Amino acid sequence: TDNPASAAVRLPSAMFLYDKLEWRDTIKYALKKNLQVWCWISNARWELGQIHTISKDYIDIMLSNGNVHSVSRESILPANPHILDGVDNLIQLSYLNEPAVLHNIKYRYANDFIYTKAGPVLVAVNPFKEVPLYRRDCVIAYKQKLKDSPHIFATADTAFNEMMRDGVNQSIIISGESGAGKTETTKFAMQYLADVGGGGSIEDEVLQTNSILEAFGNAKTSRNDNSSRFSRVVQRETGERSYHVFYQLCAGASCGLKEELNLKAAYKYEYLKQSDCLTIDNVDDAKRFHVLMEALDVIKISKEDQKNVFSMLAAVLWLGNITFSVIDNENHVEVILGEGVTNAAKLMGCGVPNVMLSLSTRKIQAGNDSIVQKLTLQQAIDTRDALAKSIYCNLFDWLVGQINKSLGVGKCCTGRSISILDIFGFESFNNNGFEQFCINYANEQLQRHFNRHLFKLEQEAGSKFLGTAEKPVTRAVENAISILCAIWFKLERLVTVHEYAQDGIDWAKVEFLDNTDCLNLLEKKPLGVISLLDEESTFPKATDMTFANKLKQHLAGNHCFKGERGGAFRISHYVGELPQSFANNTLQPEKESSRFRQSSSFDLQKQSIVTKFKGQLFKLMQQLESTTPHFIRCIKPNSKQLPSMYEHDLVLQQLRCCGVLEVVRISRSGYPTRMTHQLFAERYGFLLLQISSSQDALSLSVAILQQFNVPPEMYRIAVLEDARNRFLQGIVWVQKNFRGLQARNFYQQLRKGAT
Ligand code: AOV
Ligand code: MG
Repeated sequence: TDNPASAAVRLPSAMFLYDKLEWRDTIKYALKKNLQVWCWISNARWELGQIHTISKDYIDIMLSNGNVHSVSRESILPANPHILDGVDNLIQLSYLNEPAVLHNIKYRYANDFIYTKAGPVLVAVNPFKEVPLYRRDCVIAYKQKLKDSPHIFATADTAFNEMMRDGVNQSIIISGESGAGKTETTKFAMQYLADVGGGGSIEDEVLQTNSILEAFGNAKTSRNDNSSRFSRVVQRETGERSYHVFYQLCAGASCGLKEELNLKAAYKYEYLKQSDCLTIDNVDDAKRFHVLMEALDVIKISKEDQKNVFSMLAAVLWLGNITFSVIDNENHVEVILGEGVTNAAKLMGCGVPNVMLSLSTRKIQAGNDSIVQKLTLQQAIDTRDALAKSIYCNLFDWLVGQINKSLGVGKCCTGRSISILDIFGFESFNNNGFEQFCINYANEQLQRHFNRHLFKLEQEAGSKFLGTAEKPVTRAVENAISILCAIWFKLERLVTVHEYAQDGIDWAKVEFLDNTDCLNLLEKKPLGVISLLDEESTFPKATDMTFANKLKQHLAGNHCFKGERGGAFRISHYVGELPQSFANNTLQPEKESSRFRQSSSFDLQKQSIVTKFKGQLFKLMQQLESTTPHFIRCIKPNSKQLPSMYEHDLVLQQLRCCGVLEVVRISRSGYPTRMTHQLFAERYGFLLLQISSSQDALSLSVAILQQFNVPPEMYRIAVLEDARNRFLQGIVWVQKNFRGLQARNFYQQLRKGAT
């Protein structure tokens, strides 16, 4: 064409020519051909520019405002042609770099396409507003395969079909930071699965459990009005709330119930009023209480049990109102006889004197005798709070048990399942405490799982096809199909570990960030952070400082560990270095529970918190390992919880945290742009200067590549169209008639036949 402007749009091939080593030549070539060459320049944040001229040391870039900047070659990155704006899978991008990915996700988000695929991973950007993506017609469209654009419904559909087809349990693993949309995504997945499951009463019951679990497990935090939380019954930050259910009960209970429980308004309770936040904008707690009661009915919790549940909630609230008076100069206390203790005792079904004694004394075993010791004020407060927490914790566990009983969990006739995991992502604040330590440890484990599946297995699957087709057969066949599909363009490569050629095609191994060292640092026995924490917790005089010193002493040589002053240390996580200052609460839970154990007959956990957490995590990982995983990464576009606002740095940090770029790289490593000869010839054939005598797609493709001087090492042609057709027909025949080993043998024969 003689119009250079339109050439840029129609000619992404100028971009194909980019290669790091031949960067200058590529630009010169494109400029000589009058093609527009776009690039990203790092200017506080990434900005799109057009290459104007190129000299020995500098490149002149014209920005959108018309200004021309002279920059060095290193400060720019290639931009994709506009034709690739908003592609629905990032592997389709010709240039895979951070600004390109950010731009693509932003472009889609601005058009309310909140879902994008990153290879096999689904990226979901929180719209913070209602988007018309979840109506019944949308469910039906995915169910009937009328739609296949990236969507949580598409992911849920894949999981469901794979479960039915392969008889293998599936898991949908949803991660992201607080407020990124994990729980909402979980609910949409459940909505879809309930629908494909038949939409009957059991499906309805499953959906109803959400409102129960949210009432008891979610709370308002500074980053999410409906945050999935744990441990916040007795204290929290200003501006945050305790679990929704407390406020719902106070606002929505009937007069009769209020009287029975001696219930007051929320602001009368110390546990609720201390954080100066009793309501959430646009949320009607009383109305939510009625929804909760209906849901409890649906899952068949009897009216009597419901009343018991509310009594326990009221008991927790009244416990918080119990106060103490100091009775001697050693700061020992007695419980003040007031409405707090009388109401709490009545609701718990205990005598008032017993409760008063339990909260102000502890029994210590000395040989065969037990000695009663009075508690100090701080000890008594801790004991009271620990009791409140343990009641709530047991109540929650009981509820989950009831829900599972009602749904018949474990009694499923086929024994197949889809598990959905809604888990908190990596967290890093100025001060990271014990909670962040646990969260980041869990994420490190999940990252290993993610790496195993998306990097190691993907590479194995690739090399297996080239070697022998092996388990799972379907996966190998799918790989086979995409590998046989024809022309690859080689554009960018992460780190090539080794290559080998077979069937004339290179398969590059891409290195991923292995996080084994970090996990060893945390888990190794006896000299890992967790073991050392356990050991330190058994010393009565242990403090954060003694713990930090112990870590320094034993772990100083480990490259994932950095000691710091003032009882803090730093851990080099998968996502970067995160400081940990356990700020007076690391050892606290241990002390609290052991004190409680001595003090009364209430039985709290016998294990330390961190060991219990490690055990739970281990079980979870085992469970996940036995499933086929589907990964979803939720992204929070801004920290204000507002629609239509995209903060680049925030998004970039999250993309880095969840390894999206690496996944995309491996998914398209080697030759990322794959097109059939047919499509390639149709798309670029008109550019041929000389009409080719041959009309077949392959010859046309080769002629185009030659005309544009695309060096042969930048593309590979699989001369297999014909073989492909025969192969595919063969697959259909085998799938119809055979399974298991027999099918596998056939696939191998087919392959031999094809080559
Ligand atoms: P989280 O589960 O990831 O945070 P949520 O799923 O609770 O985050 O999402 C936070 C809020 O974002 C929701 O209350 C909705 O208002 C909004 N939101 C999220 N996804 C969507 C969507 N697809 N469509 C519309 N609005 C959405 V936490 O549990 O705090 O880690 O701990
Ligand atoms: Mg959540």
